This record gives sequence, C-alpha cells and structure tokens, in this order.
Amino acid sequence: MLLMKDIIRDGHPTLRKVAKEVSIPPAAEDIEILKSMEEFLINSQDPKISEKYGLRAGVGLAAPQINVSKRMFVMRVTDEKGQEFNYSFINPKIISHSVEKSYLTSGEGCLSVDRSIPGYVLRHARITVRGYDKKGEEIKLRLRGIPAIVFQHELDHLNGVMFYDHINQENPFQLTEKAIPIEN
Ligand code: UDB
Ligand code: ZN
Repeated sequence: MLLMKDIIRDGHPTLRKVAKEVSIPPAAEDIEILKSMEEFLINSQDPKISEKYGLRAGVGLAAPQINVSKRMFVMRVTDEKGQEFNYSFINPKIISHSVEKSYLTSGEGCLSVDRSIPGYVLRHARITVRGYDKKGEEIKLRLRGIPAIVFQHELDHLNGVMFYDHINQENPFQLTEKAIPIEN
C-alpha cells in the first residue's frame, strides 16, 4: 500500500515536470498504479487506517506526486450537497470553463507540501472535463464547487504547477475579481 513516504515533496523535480500522456487502452501497469492511488485515498479517509499509518486525509492524488510522471490522477470528494465524486482520470482535459471564478475560503494545501501557505487560489467556478477511466472508456463531466477545485488542483500537478503559484505574492488574500467563496 502507498504511504506518506511514497509521496514526493515540494522541491522534488518531478513536481515541476509536464507529465506524459498515457496510451489508451491503459497498460496493466498504469491500471495498477491508479488502483494503488485510489486505495491511498480510501485508506487516508478512514479514521482508523489513517491514524495507524499516519496518513493525511486526501481528496485527490496525481501520479507525479508518487514520482510517476504520467497524466493520471484520482479524486474522491463529497460536494456541499453530499454527492460523491470518485473518479480516476487518464489524460484529463478541461474542454470548457466559466468566466466566473471560485476559491476555497480557507485556501488550499497539498499532500506534497508540508507547510501551510496562506492565500486564495482562484479557480474556474465551473468546468466541463473529458478524459478516460481505468477501462479506457471516455468520461465527460460537468463539475462545480469543491469537485471542480479538486480537479483543477490535480490537473495542475500534471502540468508542473503548484497551488501556491496562483497566490498573489503582495497580498495573498486580495480578490482581484469577483469570485464565489466556497466554505470547507
Ligand atoms: C488534499 N485535503 O487532499 F474542500 F471535505 C487536502 C490536504 C492536503 C489538506 C490533505 C483537502 O483539501 N480536503 C478537503 C477539502 C475540501 C473539503 C473537504 C476536504 N489535497 C489533495 C492534494 O494535495 N492533491 O494533490 C489538496 C486539496 C486542496 C484543494 C483541492 C485539493
Ligand atoms: Zn496537491
């Protein structure tokens, strides 16, 4: 099973690389990697297992974070209405997005970043996304709220971008445009 020691941390060069596209249908090895990432999120959200192994409760994990520079990530999150969004994405893309932005009022963190970095991270409020699942079947979804934020945070990892790259250096909590606050 994957543990916190398997997650590379800020400063590791892989986190700054643009990850490679994955062939479709996915190879057995890539399917196994995705399964282990899904298992990590499930374990990390289980109070007993996360305590036993010292896991941070994760809502998303991108392959580069386990030092695999491939365009794959998993997300496992419940939105404000209690709807679950459990997806494994291969070669994910945003095909369209709103002009309107949103942000988490408590800012963002990252499983690969051990310190807390204050500030708002503005993201597209609504996105339409496309990609492939573990079976190589196409996924097309419309996301908003927390699931949309998680998707964009994970997609950034595939492009070598960290959440704090988006934070205004001079004034971390400055809202330069109208945006929807999301409480978490
Ligand atoms: C997380 N969890 O998993 F909005 F119910 C973070 C950590 C780094 C604090 C563990 C998190 O934000 N949980 C959360 C957020 C909500 C509502 C809720 C739980 N990640 C995943 C990560 O680092 N992936 O690369 C960071 C998140 C920050 C915004 C989206 C992903
Ligand atoms: Zn992250």
